[in-house]
Amino acid sequence: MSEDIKNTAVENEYGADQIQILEGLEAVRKRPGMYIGTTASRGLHHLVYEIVDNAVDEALAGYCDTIDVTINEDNSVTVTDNGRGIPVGINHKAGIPAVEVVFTVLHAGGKFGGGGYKVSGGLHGVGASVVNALSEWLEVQIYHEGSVYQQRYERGHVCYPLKEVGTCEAQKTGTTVTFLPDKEIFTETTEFDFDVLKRRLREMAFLTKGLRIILRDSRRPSEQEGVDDLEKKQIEELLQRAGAEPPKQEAPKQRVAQFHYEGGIKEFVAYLNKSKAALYESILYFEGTKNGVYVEVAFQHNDSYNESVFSFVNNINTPEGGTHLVGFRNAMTKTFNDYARNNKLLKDSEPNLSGEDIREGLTAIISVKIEDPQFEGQTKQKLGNSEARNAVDGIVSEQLTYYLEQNPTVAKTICEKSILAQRAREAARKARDLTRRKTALDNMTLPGKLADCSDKDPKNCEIYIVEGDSAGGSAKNARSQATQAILPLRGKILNVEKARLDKIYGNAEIKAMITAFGTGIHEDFDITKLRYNKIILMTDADVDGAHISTLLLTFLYRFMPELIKKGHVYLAKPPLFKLEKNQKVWYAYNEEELDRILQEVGRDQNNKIQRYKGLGEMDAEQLWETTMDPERRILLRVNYDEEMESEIDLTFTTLMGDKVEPRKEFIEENAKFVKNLDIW
Ligand code: TTJ
Repeated sequence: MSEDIKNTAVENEYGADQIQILEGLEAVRKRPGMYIGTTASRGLHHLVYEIVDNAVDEALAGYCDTIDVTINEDNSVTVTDNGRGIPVGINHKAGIPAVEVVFTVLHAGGKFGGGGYKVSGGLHGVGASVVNALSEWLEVQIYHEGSVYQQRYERGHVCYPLKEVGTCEAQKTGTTVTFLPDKEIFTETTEFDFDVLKRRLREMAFLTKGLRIILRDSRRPSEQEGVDDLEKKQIEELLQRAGAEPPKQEAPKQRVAQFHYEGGIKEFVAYLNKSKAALYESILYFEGTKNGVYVEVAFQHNDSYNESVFSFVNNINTPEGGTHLVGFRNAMTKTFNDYARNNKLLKDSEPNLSGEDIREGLTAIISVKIEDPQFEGQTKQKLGNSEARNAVDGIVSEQLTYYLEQNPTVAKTICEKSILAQRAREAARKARDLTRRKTALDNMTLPGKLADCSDKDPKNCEIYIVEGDSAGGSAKNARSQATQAILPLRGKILNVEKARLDKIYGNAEIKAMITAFGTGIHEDFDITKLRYNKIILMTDADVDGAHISTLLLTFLYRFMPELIKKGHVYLAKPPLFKLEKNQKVWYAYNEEELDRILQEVGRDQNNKIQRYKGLGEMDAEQLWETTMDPERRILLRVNYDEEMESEIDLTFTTLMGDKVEPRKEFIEENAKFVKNLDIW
C-alpha cells in the first residue's frame, strides 16, 4: 500500500484530470448555493451532516458502530468513525489514492464499495469534496493495518500527497476528518450551534439502530451557544410557575451529548410520545426488505387527536411524503377495516373507517432505505419510486395483520378509538357544513370584533391578533387604518392539542380567525385567498403572553401550516422598558438595550424607568411608536424548519400536553424557544 502511495507522489503532477478536478471545486466555491442550498447557518451545518453521512453509510454497511463529532476550540469540526477507513490504495481510473478522489472529485461519493444503501449522495448528499471545497482547510487521517495516513487540503487544493504519518495498533481502523468552514464563503456566520447539531444527530441515531453518536463542544464556555441573563430570568419564572425549585447555579462545563438507540425508530416513537398518554403500552414495529427496499415502521397511538407521522428516505426527512407514506396509509386503512369487520367491532350497517379516523392520535415513523431514490414534485422532496409503495404496503399489511391477531386487546383499543373518531368527524362535518352554508349566504361575514383595514390588496395588508379587549382597543386607535386590521381575542384561546374537531369548530375565537384570514383550513385551505400578507400575534411580553402566543401558534401549525411555512406569521415584540429624561423618551426591548441606553444618557437620579408588564399599560400613541409602526417596530418571523419537523411537533405537544415533567424538562433544555418562539 505505501508503495502505491510513493508512486503517486511522483505521478501526482498537474495532468488534465487534475485541472478538471480544480475546475470542479472552483465551481463549488463560485456557486456554493447550488450545492448546499444556502451559505447561511443552515448551509454551514450541512457541512457537518455531509461528513457524518459518509460515516453513517459505513455503519449501515455494518462496519462502524461509533461516530464522534467534536466542535473544536477554533470552531473547526472533527468527525471520527471506527469503520474500515476510506481506501488509501490507488484508484485506477483516477490514478490517485481513493481517499484523494473522495475529497477532490465532485460526486465521487457512493462510487466505492458498491451495494447497500447510502444516506450520503441522497437528497442533500453532495459529497465530501463539496465540504472540502468550502473549507479553509480540511485534514483526513485514516487508520488501517497498523498505519496512519494523512492528507491536507486548503480550499480544495491538495497540500501534499497522501502520506504515512505514523503507526497504530494493527486492529484499529477508522477515519478522522477535521475541517474549518471558509469565512470567505460563510460570510454570515461560521459559528456552529450545538443544539442544531444535537437535534439532527439525535435523529440520525434514532434512524440507525445500534449506532452510537457522540457530540462534544470543546469551545470555551463563553463561546458556546448559551442562555443569556434575560433568558435565565424568564426560565426561572416559568419553572417556578411549573412548581419547580429555582435552578442551582452551576459552573459551566464542556457540553457532551450521546445518542445510542438499540430500538431505533421504536425509541423515536417513544421519544415523540413521551409527553402524551399512550393508549396501549407496546410500540408496534415492523421491518423487512421487499423489491430491494428496506422498510422500517414503528407506531403507537396516544389519547390526543392529532396525527404525528414522519417519513424518511435514506435517513432524510420527507415532509411532503411520497410513495412510502402512501403505502403506509393504505396498509393501515385496509388492515384495520378488515380486522374491525372480521371481529364485528364495526357493524355491517356502518361505513368503513377512514384513514384519518385510524390515524387520530397516531405517532408513527416510516423509514425506508432505497438504492436509487427518485424525488418528485415542485420542490423535489416527494418520494416517487413505486416499488417503495408496494414494499411498505406489503410489509405493514402482512405483519400488522399477524400482530392484531396475536394482540386482540391492542387491536380492540385502536379500533374503538377510530370508531369514536369517526363519530366525532361526522359531528364536525355537520357543524362545518352549517358554518359554510351560513358564510355562503352571508357572503363571507367577517367577525364583528374585527376592525378591518380599508386597503383591499392583501399584499399591503396585515392583521394584528391582539390579546384582550383593552389592548385591542388601544391597537384599534393606534393602527394605520388603511393597511392594518385588528382582531382582539378574549383571554386564552382553546388548546387545539386537547380538543376534538367538533369542539374546535364551535369555538368563537377560532372561527373569527378562520373567517378573517379567508383561507379555510385543512383540506379546504387555499393560500391564494389569504386576506393579509402578515399575520402578527401581539401578546404581553410576559409568561402569560408567551403562553397565548404558543396556543395561537399551535392552532396555526395544526390547521394552516402553510401560513407558517410560507413566512406569513410574525410575533410582535413590545418593549420591556421605557426611560424618560428631560422630556425625552427611549424604549428598550431587552435588558442589554436598557443598559446601553443608560450608558449613553447617564445613570442619573431623575431617570424615570418604567417596566412594561402588558400591552395595556401603553396608550395608543406609545403602542404605535413601539410595536406597530412598520418603520420602528420589531417583528419576529416564525420559522418552520422542514428538516426537523418531528422536533417542531414535539415542541407543541410538549408545551401544550398534559404531563408536567416533560414540560419542565423541555423548558429547561429549550430556553431559547421560550424567549423567541421563532427559534427552533
Ligand atoms: C468503502 O469501501 C471499502 C471500505 O471503506 C469504505 C469507506 O469508504 N468507508 C468509510 C468512509 N468509512 N468512513 C468513511 C468516511 C468517514 C468520514 C468521517 C468522512 C468521510 C468522507 C468518509
